[in-house]
Amino acid sequence: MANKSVFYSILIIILIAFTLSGCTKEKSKTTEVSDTYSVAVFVPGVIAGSPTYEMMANGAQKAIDEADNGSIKIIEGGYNQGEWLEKITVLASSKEYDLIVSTNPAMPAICDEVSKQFPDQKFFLLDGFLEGNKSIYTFRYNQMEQGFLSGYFAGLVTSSKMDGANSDLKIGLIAGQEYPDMMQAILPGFSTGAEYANSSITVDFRVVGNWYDAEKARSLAVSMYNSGVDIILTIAGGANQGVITAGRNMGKYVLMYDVSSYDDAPGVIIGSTVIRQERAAYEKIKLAITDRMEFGTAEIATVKGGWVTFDNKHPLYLKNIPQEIQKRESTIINQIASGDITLKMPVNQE
Ligand code: RBF
Repeated sequence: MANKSVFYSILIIILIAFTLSGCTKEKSKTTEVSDTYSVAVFVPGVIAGSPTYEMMANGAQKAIDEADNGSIKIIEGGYNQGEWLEKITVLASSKEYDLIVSTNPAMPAICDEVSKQFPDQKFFLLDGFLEGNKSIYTFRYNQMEQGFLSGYFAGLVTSSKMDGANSDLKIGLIAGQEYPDMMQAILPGFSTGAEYANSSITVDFRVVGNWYDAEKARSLAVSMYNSGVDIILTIAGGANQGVITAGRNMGKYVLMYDVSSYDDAPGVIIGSTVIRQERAAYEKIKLAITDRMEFGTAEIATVKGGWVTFDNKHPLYLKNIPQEIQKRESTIINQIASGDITLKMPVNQE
């Protein structure tokens, strides 16, 4: 009899303990997030060959992997820009996603449009700018600074006695297409940086017309190199490969943007800026999961904040670049970081 009551007491204690632990779990769950946090990552193009897209996808995946209850779907939207609005509309209308994540300066206008139809849908847009829509948070980089770091370096190289440099003082920029960020921030930043190194430099700017045609980019690069350009900054997604091929074949130089790329073509790719897009995607999605993303606001990430820089530590850079140029490039990075040199982004932006 005594044994039986002991048995029942233990059983009751166990049951109470179970119920309590269940309750606390339920409670903490509701205070953090209600159920699964679901993210759709929309790649406006394809991931391969486009560093900003790859970094966004990696950062988002990492944030979701670390969440207890996250799910992620990565969708490649393809190169037909006319289809992006409809594709984003389909994602929003499914009501399956707590957050739609994307990146590039054209996405805020598209998502703003979709948001009118689906006001409950939240968006996190990297590399784009829009203020005042309560459903959208944007995070872009100071591309004037990034362009400047690149242009200053190109200016030093073209003014140097390096093997691939001639005396023409011509540098180049090849872009996938013309868009406001390119025309109002990247290209002006690049030209201003070059001028800061040497006021006699001219910039040859060409456009591929899309983000994949490597053959077209190669022929543009060949014609630029033939006309006396000795170093080209390429911002053309998958088409960048054509510029690298031309540089390699002609003993000329290439600069890359957004991700440190020296290993892809040692001695040809001699300079590279870097943006911390993977970190941005990761950290900001973590904020969104815990309900701390400031929708309606727009952030601009800078050299000072550690989001934009030039990779001047890579072994191939240290090996291939003359000491004097290294010294001057480092000084400029520090001057931008400290605020001695200020390069503001234009205010507008779509
Ligand atoms: N950059 C890429 O690397 N790959 C792309 O496919 C690509 N597509 C773009 C499409 C549009 C409509 C716009 C406005 C920009 C695109 N960019 C692309 C440029 C990208 O957003 C960014 O400016 C550059 O990668 C430099 O950081």
